[in-house]
Amino acid sequence: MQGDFSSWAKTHQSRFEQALQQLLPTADLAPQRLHQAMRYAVLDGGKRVRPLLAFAAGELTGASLAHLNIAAAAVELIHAYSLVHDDMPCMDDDVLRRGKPTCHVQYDEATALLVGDSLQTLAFQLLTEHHLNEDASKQLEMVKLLAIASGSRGMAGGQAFDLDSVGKALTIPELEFMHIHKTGMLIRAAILLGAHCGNVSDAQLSKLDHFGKCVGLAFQVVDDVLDSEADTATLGKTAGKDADHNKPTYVTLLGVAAAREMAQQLHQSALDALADFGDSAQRLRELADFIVFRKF
Ligand code: GRG
Repeated sequence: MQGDFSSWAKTHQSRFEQALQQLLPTADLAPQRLHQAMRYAVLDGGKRVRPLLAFAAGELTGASLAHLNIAAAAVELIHAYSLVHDDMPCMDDDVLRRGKPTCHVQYDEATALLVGDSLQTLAFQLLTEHHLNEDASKQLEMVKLLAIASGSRGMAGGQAFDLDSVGKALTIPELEFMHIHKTGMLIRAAILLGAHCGNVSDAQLSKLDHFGKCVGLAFQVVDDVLDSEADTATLGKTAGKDADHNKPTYVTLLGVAAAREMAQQLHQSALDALADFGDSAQRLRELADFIVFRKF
């Protein structure tokens, strides 16, 4: 394994930024305002955790960077669309995202709605117009994985459950169901799509699947802790919103200490799933560390 995690991540982030620049419609292409807003929502922001997970999983299965750029972009476009829609007045109604005004504030609500729609469809366009695996059935599997992770049985379903839960006293299993769908499934999809760009056995996939489920849920547990503890400037989005909106979270249900403990257990379970991979899974391990110990 060459170099440390931080330089590995920086190299991938800057290469991926250039790939996104090229994959998104240019700002001068009609309809210009929509394309400018799409670029505003996607470029120059975010931790790019999902793409990094796809790159790390793809390195493990011998995938090419060209293929991984496309798979990672598809997942990141879905993620960016979900943030744009989530910030709109009809959902979370927020004004700050990735340290800048949210898309509907910078443009307008109708444009933000269309930005989300267009990013979502562009994700599937990319997954179908680029050749990502010698075996076409594997590529079809990637399309299906991303569709399920994004739709009513995945992220959108989790969001529906979330909107419905405001002011309610959820049980821990209900909260877990919500977050596995809203946050976890797209994170899991990033790992599996990256792995599918290379050669991966069913046994390896099932281990990566378990790893993905653990880090996906851990990501949200940590997000709940950060929302309650970190400040707005550090997060680049409005802090403390969960409590303000009377939303059930791991912190309100368990308290900060038990929520942190839960994140640690998920972290360990994620690492256990990678035990057979040896050195080739080092980047995935480091990403699990980043997800659980991050400060933003
Ligand atoms: C609108 C269909 C639809 C879904 C919205 C993703 C989402 C579902 C809502 C965003 C609000 C939220 C707190 C979701 C939990 C997932 C999460 C922590 C998203 C933020 O992801 P990061 O931290 O963001 O990876 P960056 O900006 O770094 O990419």
